[in-house]
Amino acid sequence: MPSVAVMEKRHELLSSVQMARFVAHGSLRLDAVVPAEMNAEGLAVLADGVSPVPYGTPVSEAYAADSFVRRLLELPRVAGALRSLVGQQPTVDHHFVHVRDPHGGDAQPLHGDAVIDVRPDAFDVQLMYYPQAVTLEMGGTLSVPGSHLRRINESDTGRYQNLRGQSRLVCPAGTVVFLHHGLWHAGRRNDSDTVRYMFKIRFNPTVRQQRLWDTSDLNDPQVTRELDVMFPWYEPATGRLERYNRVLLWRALTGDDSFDIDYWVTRVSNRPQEAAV
Ligand SMILES: O=C(O)CCC(=O)C(=O)O
Ligand SMILES: [Fe+2]
Repeated sequence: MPSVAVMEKRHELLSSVQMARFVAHGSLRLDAVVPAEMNAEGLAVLADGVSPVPYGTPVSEAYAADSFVRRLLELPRVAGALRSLVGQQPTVDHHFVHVRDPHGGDAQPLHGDAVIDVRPDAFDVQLMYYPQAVTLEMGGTLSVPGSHLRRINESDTGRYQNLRGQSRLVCPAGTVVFLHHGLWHAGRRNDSDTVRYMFKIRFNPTVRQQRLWDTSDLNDPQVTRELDVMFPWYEPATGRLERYNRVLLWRALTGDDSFDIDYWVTRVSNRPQEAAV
């Protein structure tokens, strides 16, 4: 008989440093987190297709207990990342199997998966699962690190080509990437002889996204260093604004309204109410 500890679902929460990195980059990548035998099964499942579910379906209703997708979501590192980002019982916004045929398809325009989304203290995440190794020729998802807090309207960014510092995903089989809903991204043309599969699930949180991760390293100086990172495509002035917006998000995520970097938010929030005597 398995013990209670074994029966309880395991999850490995993110650290504060990893969360800060997500807040700065807008994504989290878990390389080869899905074992080979599951990837073989996953490829067949994706090739068969996964039927859509209505917006807002709880994970437990969207995917049967023993189904492939449920087992994918219950891998300890996947479960822990999801729980750290959107809490224990997120709902499924939508999911989709993206298939890119060999030498087929146009590159998508650079886009965010939403119209302008102005939520300052909440976000959705998009899980992207790659069951096979993705080479550069296979047209893995392109994304622009640090773009998620710059408010855009869907594919209005489509005219931008090849931003400095962009990432064209090349990854081992079984890689899972979590994207903040605002991250600019695009599937690329598949120039290889292999079909490329990717399964995306967008999750909506159902709880306040505050301190859902392992906060034991919250005061690690590396947290601030992660939040303060610059990306090569940023303009100097707007780059500061991106970091300002990260401070606001970090305040919301930690509940610590005194957190700041170089007093940027503190300065512009200073509005004394007390009348002079
Ligand atoms: O095919 C891809 O790599 C990206 C597809 C996409 O934009 C999405 O799933 O939102
Ligand atoms: Fe997209």
